[in-house]
Amino acid sequence: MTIREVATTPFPDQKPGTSGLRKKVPVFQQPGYAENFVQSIFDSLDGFSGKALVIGGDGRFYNREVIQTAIRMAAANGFGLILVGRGGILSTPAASHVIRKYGAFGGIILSASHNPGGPTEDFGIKYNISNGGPAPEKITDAIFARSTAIARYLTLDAPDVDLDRDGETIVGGATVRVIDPVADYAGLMESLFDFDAIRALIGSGFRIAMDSMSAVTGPYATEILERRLGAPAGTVRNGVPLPDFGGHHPDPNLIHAKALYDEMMGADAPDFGAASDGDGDRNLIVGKGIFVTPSDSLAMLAANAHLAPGYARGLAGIARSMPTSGAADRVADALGIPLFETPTGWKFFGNLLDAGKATICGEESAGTGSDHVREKDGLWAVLLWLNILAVRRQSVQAIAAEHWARFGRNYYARHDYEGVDAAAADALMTELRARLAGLPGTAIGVLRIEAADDFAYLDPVDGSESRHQGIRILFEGGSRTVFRLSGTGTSGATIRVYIERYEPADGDLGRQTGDAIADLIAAVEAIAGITRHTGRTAPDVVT
Ligand code: VG1
Ligand code: CO
Repeated sequence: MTIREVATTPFPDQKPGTSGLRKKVPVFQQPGYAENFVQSIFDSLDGFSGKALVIGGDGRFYNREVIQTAIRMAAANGFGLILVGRGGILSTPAASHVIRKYGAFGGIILSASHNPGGPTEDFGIKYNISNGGPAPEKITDAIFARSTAIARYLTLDAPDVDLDRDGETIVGGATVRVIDPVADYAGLMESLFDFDAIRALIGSGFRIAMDSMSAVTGPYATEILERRLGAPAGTVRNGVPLPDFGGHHPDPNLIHAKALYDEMMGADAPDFGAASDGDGDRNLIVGKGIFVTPSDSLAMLAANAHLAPGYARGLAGIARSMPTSGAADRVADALGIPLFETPTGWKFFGNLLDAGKATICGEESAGTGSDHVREKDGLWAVLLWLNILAVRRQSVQAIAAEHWARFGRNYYARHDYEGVDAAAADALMTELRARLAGLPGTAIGVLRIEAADDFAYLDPVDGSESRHQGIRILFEGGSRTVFRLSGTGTSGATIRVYIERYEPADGDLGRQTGDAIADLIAAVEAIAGITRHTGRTAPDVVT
């Protein structure tokens, strides 16, 4: 088969964000758009000739088309083996595991995660390196630079690979192997957790509700929860991945997983509720009558992880993204292990995990994971919770109450202002940055600002520095607000405001979050002038 060199011209907008390149489907459908980005990835890498590449996605609209394109281009560029999930499916954590297990050079993951899917909705492409994790900024910067100068891409003429049948096909000089997307991942979970104990818990009448949101975790959750752990059929809801996620946002939060939340707050609620996002790396945890914030979930998982066989040896350290609450810090303190505070996005955890400095990582945006892969992992968090519940035999509510009584409680909320005019959002951030130096010492109502800065991160492993990662306003007494712009949206700008108030263990631990942080919410407007800049008087989403 002859390799074809196709002339192309750059697109100016292929800068990867927090987690790869995300655009509307019609943008990706422009001739050469996906090809340019895939070629820019390959052109930014060295030494992959004859090596393996993993390709898979979350099954959203346009997934299969781009997978065929990427297969032809990977073969034309010289990869020797291409591993593809059957049906074009691989959850993000499963792709990370497959890359690691088979010693692949890297992987291409097609997903826009929690963003909606469909002909006019979102699509995305992300490159992961050989440790299974998202490419670090050094590589994403190189990919973007290449995309602005690209003049040709390589492909070859070959029929589409049958993605629905396991087995091998030769494409050019490469072997394409279609693999079971679930088996390797399910095996990994079984190696980490006490499946017998969880099976016994379920056998005792413990009821689980898992909402896969018509996204990628359906087949994984059905295999693990219903087949291997014996939960009754119907435990997994919305378990068939749909190209448009049934018309919903596959975002496991209190807004988009509201049906599950309402059920968990109802009279005959199951004992444990969970949901995951489009590509399976996020998780929502709701106990009977209690929503566990992702920041709290990270802290509670870290405090109890030793109860699962895979973590019985203890944790080397905990890492959290900067906007994530400080709840995990107190656990790290109690365990006598280091706590790392990184910028938003899983790519910053990879070095810490590779170096053995951190075992468990998490983000306030419903992402938790460990050193078993190099991505956050929604079902992993669900299974670790179930393992802990199987050992402790207490309710989620009781576990949370004991946790707060020991460590104190970090009341926490995130306010998102979506689809804001990009220039207005930039102006807000620029103005805030300019005022930082003058803020310490000033009072807003009863609150006094102790410190204010623009978060910068020095990677303790490779020494790289990342600046402008979010503005922090720290108040006396341990409360804080953080401001940053989203790096995953596809239209306009999203302003994220993170609000946190710490209540010591001997304080009032049973308040409504909204009441507990009301004075901070008022301070946000005084500090940042969101209404003045954007005309908005209330956030679109509160999580
Ligand atoms: C958001 C979250 C961040 C997460 C990222 C990717 O980024 O805040 O914590 O790592 O999405 O998650 P941003 O830049 O929009 O705030 V996922 O599940 O999209 O892969
Ligand atoms: Co995701």
